[in-house]
Amino acid sequence: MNRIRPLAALAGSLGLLLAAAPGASAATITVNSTADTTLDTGTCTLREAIVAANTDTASGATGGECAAGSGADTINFSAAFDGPGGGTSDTIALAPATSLPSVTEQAAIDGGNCGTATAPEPCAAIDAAGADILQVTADDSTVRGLAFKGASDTTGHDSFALAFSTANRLSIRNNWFGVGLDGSLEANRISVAGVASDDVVVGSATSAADRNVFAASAFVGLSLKNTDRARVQGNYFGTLADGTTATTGTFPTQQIMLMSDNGVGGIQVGTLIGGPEAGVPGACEAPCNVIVAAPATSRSVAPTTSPSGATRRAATTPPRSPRTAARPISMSSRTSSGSTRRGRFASPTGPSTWGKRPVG
Ligand SMILES: [Ca+2]
Ligand SMILES: [Ca+2]
Repeated sequence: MNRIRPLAALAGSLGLLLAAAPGASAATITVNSTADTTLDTGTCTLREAIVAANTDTASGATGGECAAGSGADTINFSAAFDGPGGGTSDTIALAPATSLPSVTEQAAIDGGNCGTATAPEPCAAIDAAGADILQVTADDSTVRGLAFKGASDTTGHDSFALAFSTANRLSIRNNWFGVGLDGSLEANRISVAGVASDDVVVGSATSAADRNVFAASAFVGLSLKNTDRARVQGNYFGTLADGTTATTGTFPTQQIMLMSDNGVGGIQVGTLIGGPEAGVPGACEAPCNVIVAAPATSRSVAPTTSPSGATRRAATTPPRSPRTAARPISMSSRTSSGSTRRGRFASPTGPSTWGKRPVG
């Protein structure tokens, strides 16, 4: 490199830098392979793309490797990731079965929408074969357009598909949990687990294209712990993507679990599950969540009463009996209330330890 530049050229370069500085221009990093490798052999894998976004460094020198990130990056996927149909060309199988790197700098991991505005479908899928899949610890990030399945291990802790911690304003949109793009069910122990993150959005109050489908979770669908002002709207819990075929017959679970930080004091502030309604009693309007759960008779729950009066599930709850027959959704399964803190509350001393795992 020529170390001595004409003054005018240097001033010009400085001007460009100053112009670009606000917001630190983001880069787009495109995943172009379903492999799960970190080799400098000309493909950009999702594992490499997350590191490239976190560190703002390219994954290798060979053409086709992940571009270097630059600040708040977008990770998207090549056209080969085209959603349901077409075999396994859209599925990244974690190999070996270890979680992806945590997202530690603001990023949007965006698989896109390969469906329609009213029947959204993720374009890419991740099959964990047991392991945890993805963690986010950066504010203002997005996880969109991905199918997560197979986070099924119970060794040490209940595996999670997507976990987040200190990730304020995280947006979770158009993802499928526990079902692949080919429609095959493969439950996650916990589909989404969040702690210590405020103003998180799961789904959307206004856009059906942002709906998440929590199809099959063997333990918990969505767990939120110490997450003030979370908004959970327009999602399907316990159904396939059609919103009418129940899956909880095979995977009885707690679909939504809200917890305070330590089980003492207030629950959460301003959390909104579904609603508000436009005023039609019993109608499932746009912001509502469809929630299907196993009937009470299939659960072995020892309820206790918390200081807030919400029903808790005892930490010593024995395994629930699996059911084999799905049941159709009834209106009573639909949640459209505008009340806050709707859902099942559980003891923070319960079986899951995901909130205490080290990051990275
Ligand atoms: Ca590579
Ligand atoms: Ca970055």
